[in-house]
Amino acid sequence: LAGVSLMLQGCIAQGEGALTRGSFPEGFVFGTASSAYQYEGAVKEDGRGKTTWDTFAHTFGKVADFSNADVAIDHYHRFEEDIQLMADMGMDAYRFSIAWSRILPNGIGQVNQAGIDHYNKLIDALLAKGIEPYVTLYHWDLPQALEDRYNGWLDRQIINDFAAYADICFKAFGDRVKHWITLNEPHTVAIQGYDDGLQAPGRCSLLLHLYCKAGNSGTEPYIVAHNFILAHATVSDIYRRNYKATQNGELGIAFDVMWFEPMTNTTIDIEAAKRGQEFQLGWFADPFFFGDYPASMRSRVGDRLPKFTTDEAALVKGALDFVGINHYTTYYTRHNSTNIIGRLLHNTLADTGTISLPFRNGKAIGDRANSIWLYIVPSGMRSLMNYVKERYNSPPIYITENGMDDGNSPFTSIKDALKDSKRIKYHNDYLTNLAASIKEDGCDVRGYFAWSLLDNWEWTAGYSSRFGLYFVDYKDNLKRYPKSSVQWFKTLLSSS
Ligand code: PSG
Repeated sequence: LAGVSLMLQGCIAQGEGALTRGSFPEGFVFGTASSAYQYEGAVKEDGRGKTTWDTFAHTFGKVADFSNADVAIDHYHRFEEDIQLMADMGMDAYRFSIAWSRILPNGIGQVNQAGIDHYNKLIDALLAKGIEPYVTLYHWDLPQALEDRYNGWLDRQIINDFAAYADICFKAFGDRVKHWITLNEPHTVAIQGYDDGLQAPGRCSLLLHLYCKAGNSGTEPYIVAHNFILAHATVSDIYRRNYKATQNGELGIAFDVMWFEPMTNTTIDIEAAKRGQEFQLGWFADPFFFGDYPASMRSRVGDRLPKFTTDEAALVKGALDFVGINHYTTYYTRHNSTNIIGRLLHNTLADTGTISLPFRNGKAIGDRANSIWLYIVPSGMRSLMNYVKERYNSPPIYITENGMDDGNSPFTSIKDALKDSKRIKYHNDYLTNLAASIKEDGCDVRGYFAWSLLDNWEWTAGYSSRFGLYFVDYKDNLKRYPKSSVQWFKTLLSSS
């Protein structure tokens, strides 16, 4: 039976007309993605400072399985073994993040040489295997010291402190790192960290502060977003003035972007789907292309939306070398005019005036993965690429994350957990749509990173969610085992 299911997997995805390297342009980059807090562990080693996610994960009731990432999957010690796993698949690149608090334990001040040494070793080990590093500078693990000192991303001081940290990284690693992702998913941080409070630092004002101790869901998401945008722009300016000529790298942001299909073909819902996208990607990307927020945001959010001065607008506009897209899922969107309480209390969803759901008339938009938010809709990838191409005049795009998770049932044997035909189909179908957006629609997509190389600590879902191409055995010393998708990628990447 195992043989039959393997054969079936082959037919689904790698039979005639299957994807090959040749389905993508020359030089197209394939990689896997990870992040420091979800992978490294070793949180108290070699002088690493505490982060807001250490604090959050150790707060009772915030993480579904009551876990934290103190050990995670021990990537800090096992990176060489893990790089071999990438090489075994024939991957071209690896996206990982640097933990700010390993470089600067207090966020600012004294540089921790052990932190620099660690990432030097990681980068050199990658290059020794012919794998190109794509480095994220901020994947949510803010040094706790900056949160304590001035509320982190809420204060403008963060812009200079982030820029100083980035400058240290360019100086230390920029001779070998040519692709920098300054920020991972600023939109997710603004919403989850400051509107609904579900992620660090856990601020919100919903339910009259019953859920969050402090915060303001109607203003803080917009303030931190503004500081994120200015932080990237400031870092980009430093890079272009001091490093570009010698290092010749590129800087982007990894935006989290769902696709929104109108719930009905009424004008009002078609407009709502567009507005939903303006409040998601447009919020963060429009300033870099047009020098300001989308008009729909300016009129709906009003005085609560910060304004760019003329100088700031000039700094921001054009400060993105490429658009990174973390894409997983597609929802239906409809207009919502009934949210009276939301309007009074103010939050970003009420401001958007939309409702987005993975259902229509009781029917799901696609098959679901393990995560309750992750519905599988491969065509959304192609629609989204065309949207980016048209709205922003064909910028270079990297898919910085795409993937799906399985659960972590105590009743599933490892042998069964390794048969991930659903994941193979997911990557095959999303990549097929991506290839079509490039070859048939002319979208300028340069690379694709699967989330994720290994099962890892999935934020508030803890270890209950498995996104890896490789299985990690949490019961036996974090041993790594290849799922079927590893062989699938290996076949794809060795094709011509
Ligand atoms: C991304 C997209 C959605 C939710 C969460 C993420 N969405 O479409 O509703 S988080 C993102 C993150 C990474 C996570 C990974 C999987 O950058 O660290 O592990 O996706 O959730």
